[in-house]
Amino acid sequence: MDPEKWIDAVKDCQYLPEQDLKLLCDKVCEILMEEGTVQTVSAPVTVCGDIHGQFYDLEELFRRGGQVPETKYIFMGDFVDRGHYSLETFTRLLTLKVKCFNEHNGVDLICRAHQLVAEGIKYMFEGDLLATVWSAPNYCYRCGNVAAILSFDENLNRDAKIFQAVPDENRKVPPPRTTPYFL
Ligand SMILES: [Mn+2]
Repeated sequence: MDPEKWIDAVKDCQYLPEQDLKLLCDKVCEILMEEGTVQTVSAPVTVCGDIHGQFYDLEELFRRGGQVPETKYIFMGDFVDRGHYSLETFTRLLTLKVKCFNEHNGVDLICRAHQLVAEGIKYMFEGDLLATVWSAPNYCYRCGNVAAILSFDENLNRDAKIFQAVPDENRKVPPPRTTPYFL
């Protein structure tokens, strides 16, 4: 097993041979079983919302927020579906998970994903106690929204980084088809 090899293999929107992917999943399962249900994460850290299989925009997110492991991330979920590259996107994140173990966090702010926010990030409640972070720009390649990631420095100062979808000429676009989610 060579996670570095896998990382190189999948960073250009490729997926792994089935046998390697099984090994990778087994390894991630091992890591997840060792981790607590509630993860504690130390700052600096960057919080990310929905990705939804938009592989090329995930790479834009890393360009904007910093590469792993120099930047530590919390991905809150919805890695797959609707975008063109669910498997490639999730495999990319799994390889990074194997490479870098997470650390720690306290609760002054609740961050959530799974709610489209046209401006990428939105605070709610008095004192801005809840932040919704959305990290799939131009969601489903048609919503026209910007995306955001939320970086925390070691003193927990926040910096919301907004980014746009990668232009079509810089991504591979599969032949047109109707996205079932919108039917
Ligand atoms: Mn979602």
